[in-house]
Amino acid sequence: MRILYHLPLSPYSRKVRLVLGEKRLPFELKIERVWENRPEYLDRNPAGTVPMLQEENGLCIPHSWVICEYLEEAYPDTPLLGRTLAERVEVRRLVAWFDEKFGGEVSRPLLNEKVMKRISRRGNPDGAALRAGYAHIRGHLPYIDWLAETRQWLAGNMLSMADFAAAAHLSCLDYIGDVDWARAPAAKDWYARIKSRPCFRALLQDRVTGINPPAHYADLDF
Ligand SMILES: N[C@@H](CCC(=O)N[C@@H](CS)C(=O)NCC(=O)O)C(=O)O
Repeated sequence: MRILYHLPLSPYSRKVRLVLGEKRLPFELKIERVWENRPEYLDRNPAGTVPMLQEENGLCIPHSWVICEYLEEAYPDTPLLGRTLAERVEVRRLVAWFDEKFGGEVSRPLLNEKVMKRISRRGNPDGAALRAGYAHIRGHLPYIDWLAETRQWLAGNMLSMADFAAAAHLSCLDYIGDVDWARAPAAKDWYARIKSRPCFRALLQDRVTGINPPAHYADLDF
């Protein structure tokens, strides 16, 4: 069986889970406690990060974008990267924006401070990092709202990896109660649409010991 090494509140792992689910590729999840630096894991992924995908034939593929590109090439039946060159550029641009800009300025500080430090017992949240993360999400939410308002899906007319990258980050932040959906009604409608897809179900059932999501987290009509 194909194995995805992951952490439940890792946006990069969630993006791959959604892409695998949308492509209807069966997989088993294994939690990797990255802070333990397991030598057997580092041998296969020297970066020591999640996600990493291990195919049934033993092929190990680290890094969420490398995995997504691999899945698109290996399993093209449900295309998620766009059809034309221009569409593919826009999908890749938005995935990079969510994973690097939004991820670096919002998801990383908020999830590191509120989740990673807690589960790896690495101290208390840093107030300045949290404040910076909150300021950035307030700044970025209107852009996501604008994308959702002006396009059918975030990168255009077609559901794509851009939607899954965005939903992966926002679902982790929603789990910790840090998305003010009232400020972004079009983004909220888009998120409700993507949340109701079958590939999303397992994410809504994730629970992390000691950190409870708000009631609306798993509610499809939130
Ligand atoms: N750019 C990488 C980022 C992966 C990443 O930062 N994963 C985090 C969890 S969300 C992690 O494994 N952190 C542990 C570490 O950096 O040592 C990807 O897309 O896979």
